[in-house]
Amino acid sequence: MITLYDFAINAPNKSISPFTWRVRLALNIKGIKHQTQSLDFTKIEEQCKELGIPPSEIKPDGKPFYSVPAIYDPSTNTRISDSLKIIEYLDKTYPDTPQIIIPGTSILNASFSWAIGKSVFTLFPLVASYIISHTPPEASSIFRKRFEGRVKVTLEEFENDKALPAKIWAEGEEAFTTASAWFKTSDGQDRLQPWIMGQDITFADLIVGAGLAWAVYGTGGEDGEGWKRIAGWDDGRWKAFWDKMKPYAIVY
Ligand SMILES: N[C@@H](CCC(=O)N[C@@H](CS)C(=O)NCC(=O)O)C(=O)O
Repeated sequence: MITLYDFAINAPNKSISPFTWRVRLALNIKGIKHQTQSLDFTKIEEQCKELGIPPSEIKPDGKPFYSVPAIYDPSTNTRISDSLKIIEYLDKTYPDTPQIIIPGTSILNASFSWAIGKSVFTLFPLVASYIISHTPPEASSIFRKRFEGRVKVTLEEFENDKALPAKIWAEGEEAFTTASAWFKTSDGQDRLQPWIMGQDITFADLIVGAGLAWAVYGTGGEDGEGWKRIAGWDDGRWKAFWDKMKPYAIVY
């Protein structure tokens, strides 16, 4: 059985990384048996090295970057990281399962991933503040440093300031609405048929689905106030998309 490496979080469904969600959704769509194993976020590099998992990227300064998701597939004795590389591997190694990546779409996928990220990750300060309070202390302090470096206020200042979260929600709504327009014809008809590329789920759907998983679980789950708000945006587009993707959002 495949091991899917993630990092530990005490959020609904116990998983938050949008990159890990892409791989988990792919595994579930393909019906490939797997088991999630949580790594300590503060020791990802150390643990990957111990497990023989290669880095997912080489940074511009030449240093390796170790990250989740990663997988170990005992049937081929393969260890890899990087969500795209993993899904390419799964398509190739399990050709009788639904194929996620359509040949010739890699540049389109990269740009769509950037564009969806620009929209969904406007909510970063809200999700990051949730992650900080739902991860073990050492990981939490790393996320806090990243949050404060990016948002330029302390977590406490952010949480005690009503105006700042309200501003992020407003920017988020605007950014989601920008993305929503890509899903419609000029006279407002929905282009989904039922998925982005047609009848079958492809990588583009995982980009959106995993971004929504991050937004749902990173704001307290479907019953949380955050998701209720997002669910009401854009005539329910994101809720409808999530509802279609949700059957694959199972953590094993
Ligand atoms: N290109 C990688 C990026 C994965 C990534 O950035 N993962 C984050 C979690 S969401 C991580 O493991 N970060 C480790 C760190 O920042 O030290 C992929 O697509 O899998």
